[in-house]
Amino acid sequence: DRGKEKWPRGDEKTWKDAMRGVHSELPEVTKSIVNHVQTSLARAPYNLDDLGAYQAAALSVRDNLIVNWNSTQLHYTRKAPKRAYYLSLEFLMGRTLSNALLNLGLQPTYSTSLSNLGFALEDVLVQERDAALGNGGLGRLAACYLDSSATQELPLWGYGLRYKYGIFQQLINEHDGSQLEAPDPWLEHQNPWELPRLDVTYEIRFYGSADRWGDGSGRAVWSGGQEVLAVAYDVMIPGYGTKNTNNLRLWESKPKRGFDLQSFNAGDYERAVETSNSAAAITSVLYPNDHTVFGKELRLKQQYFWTAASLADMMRRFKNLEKPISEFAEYNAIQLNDTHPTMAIVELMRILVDEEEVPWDQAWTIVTNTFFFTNHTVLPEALEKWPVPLMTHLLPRHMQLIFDINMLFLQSVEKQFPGDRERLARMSLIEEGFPQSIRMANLAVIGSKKVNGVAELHSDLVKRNLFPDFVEFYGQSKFANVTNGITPRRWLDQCNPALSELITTTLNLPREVWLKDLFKLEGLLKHVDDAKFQQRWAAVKRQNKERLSNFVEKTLGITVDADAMFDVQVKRLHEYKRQTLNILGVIHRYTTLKSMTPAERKKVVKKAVFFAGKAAPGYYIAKLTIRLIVNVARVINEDPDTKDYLTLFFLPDYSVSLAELLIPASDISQHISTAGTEASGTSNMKFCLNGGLLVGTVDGANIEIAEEVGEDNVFFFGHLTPDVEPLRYQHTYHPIPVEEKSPALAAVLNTVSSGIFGADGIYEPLLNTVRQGDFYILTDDFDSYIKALEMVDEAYADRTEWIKKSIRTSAKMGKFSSDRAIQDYAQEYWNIESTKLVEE
Ligand code: B1N
Repeated sequence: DRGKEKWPRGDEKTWKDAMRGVHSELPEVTKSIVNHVQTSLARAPYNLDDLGAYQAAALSVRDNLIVNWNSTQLHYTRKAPKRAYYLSLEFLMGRTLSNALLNLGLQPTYSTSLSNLGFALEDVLVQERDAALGNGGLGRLAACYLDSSATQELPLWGYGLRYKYGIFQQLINEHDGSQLEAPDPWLEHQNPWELPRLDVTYEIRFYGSADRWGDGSGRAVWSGGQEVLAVAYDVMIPGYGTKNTNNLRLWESKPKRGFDLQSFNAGDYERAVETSNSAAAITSVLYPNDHTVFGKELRLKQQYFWTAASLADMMRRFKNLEKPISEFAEYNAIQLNDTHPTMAIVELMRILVDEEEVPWDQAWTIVTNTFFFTNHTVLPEALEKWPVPLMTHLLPRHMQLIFDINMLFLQSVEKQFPGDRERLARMSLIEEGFPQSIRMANLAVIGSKKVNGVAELHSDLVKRNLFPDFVEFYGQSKFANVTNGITPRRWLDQCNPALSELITTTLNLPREVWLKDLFKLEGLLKHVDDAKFQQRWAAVKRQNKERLSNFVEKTLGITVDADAMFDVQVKRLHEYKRQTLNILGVIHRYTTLKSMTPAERKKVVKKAVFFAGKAAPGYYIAKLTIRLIVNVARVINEDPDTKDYLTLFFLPDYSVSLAELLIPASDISQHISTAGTEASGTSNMKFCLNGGLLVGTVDGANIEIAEEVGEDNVFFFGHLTPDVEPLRYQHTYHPIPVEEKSPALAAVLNTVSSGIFGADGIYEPLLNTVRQGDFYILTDDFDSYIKALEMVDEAYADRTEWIKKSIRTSAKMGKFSSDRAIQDYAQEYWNIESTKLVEE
């Protein structure tokens, strides 16, 4: 009938009652969703699609968040506890709706209401675009830490930039298999998760001139130049199982005036508009490079714009407390997520000395009691160094302050180590050269109260290789470790509901309990020999593998055998992460299979290998690696001799949401960086939490994972950190040909050269990184890598034993909850306390 055409989805009476206001018995949530369809979206329910349903549901959930957010912020203001601020250029948040529903405990309610309105929650959830304001691990870590601080009711805010374009979208060229980049205009559909605070603005200055008072006070006046407006957008961060809702404040840049009045009067319309363009450019795009710096002026502008706005905001909040400025560090702790926000140290000095008229030494004491610095990598190409001429031009006053800080610092070094010129040169904030440059890491160290690395090994290398002089100067206690963590809410409960359910019933504990105290997972150990439980555990993995298979079939049009072992490596493409080692290993497996008789092949463990990850747009070798993977996949997946035993997939456009699909489906995942190069890794923790086993090098957090789960549950291979330097030396001065070191690897390289994955020698530059120099020691690790994969095959053949390993691995992941990491920061670094929202 005609009514059915008009009301194509859901229960007609529910819709009509909700719209007419005849809805006394309808659930509040249903009323709220329908109300948002009608008013906020200005849509009729006719032909409302999944996207519309997502928007209405999101706005309805947001109403709840806003209430909690307001109460929390009011509560913090009244209580006036010490606060912590997490300064990060990247927050890789992913989707919000499912997380908000989980944290508010509203999942079942919304599921039912949406279903009555004709929508399946799971279809609605996937309508949301990822908020992808980050490159990888560093940005995702920041997001996990926000979740944990809200959950633990800690008064912490994040500060970042509201990029118009997040990390680029990755496409794969159908023709040659290479990576293409497209912009990510994630704000195109309105973003329900942010609250524009158009009234919270600060003026941020660039360029101009700095005039010293010349009275010995160290003070100066900075004037002129360009002024840009910073506008606040607040993103609500709900805690799990609490009403506490924290804030992530993102800054957008705007021209201070729409046009420059003087130019306008002079009739130079073009120039007037140009001013506004350059202001908006500051927060236009996330830089898509990780681990490499290019020294671009716009990047320095981003860093200063963001730190200056954030500090002005903190200062305004602090002033409302009406406490003496000398107590600033008693009320504020600022965590620097890598060196990117280091200018905050200089900016706070500027505010204190120039504006608050605090004497220099007292100002420096406040600064060095406020800041904390986390280092995330020891790779030299990631160490930020800004040219002195650029800094002088863009931030003249800050350059003066850096010189003054440096002079006083070097004087104190000279006092402790008289006459040690080389030491002074090494520790100086200024690196000599043409031009001179500013060592941001040294500045971050001397301006902070404590410095930490992100896993035990890494924190050791930070002390031994990056800052040995500073350890000698300040003593050991300034340098410590906080091993990274991940939130079990997103990385287990949300991405793997079936496993979460099984854990809850097996532990016989409400999920609210173990999701907040992940050590409770150890309770699974006593069920490890229970055959029923093993079966259910295996069934969950199987179900997740099928879910991934369906996705792959939909996106790539290729069938995946869910019986195969799923072997996954997903992370940014980088030579140090050695995706090249993995793909060369796959080719080795392929040629081995090819050389077998059909009868022999039948005995081999079936395997499906998955890769995903983006390469920085200018990173030639990383992009060539993607191209090789894609083209090897095209050959292997078509080969009738082997395709039943080995398939290979490169899943384009890796994201948080894709990780949520891939991670629960893995049997084995690869974390195979050259020893001593991966600071921590965090996906290794996610895979293990979801019952996947690790193939890995003795690097980063792999080491601590093995300590927890036992070495017999991890497949380690490769040379250790102390071997790497001598091997590199050997490669340079006494090279041994690949043919001698690893005949197996030499054969694989020749297979690629032979042109079966693409002729014309296109891969030679990639192969040559291995054949010559081999900085990441693939030739030295290849044979032991292949051995490790053989052991994986052997172990996988014994299904029961494998399932037990899987259970034991999950059960021992307690340490890697970001709740533990955040507790450590709160207690040992920031000295902040939980401030629970109490209803009045
Ligand atoms: O930070 C993660 C670690 O788990 C990873 O091991 C580490 O590689 C990653 C410059 C970085 N280190 N450095 C960066 C990102 C962006 C950029 O512009 C460097 N990312 C990491 C969390 O600790």
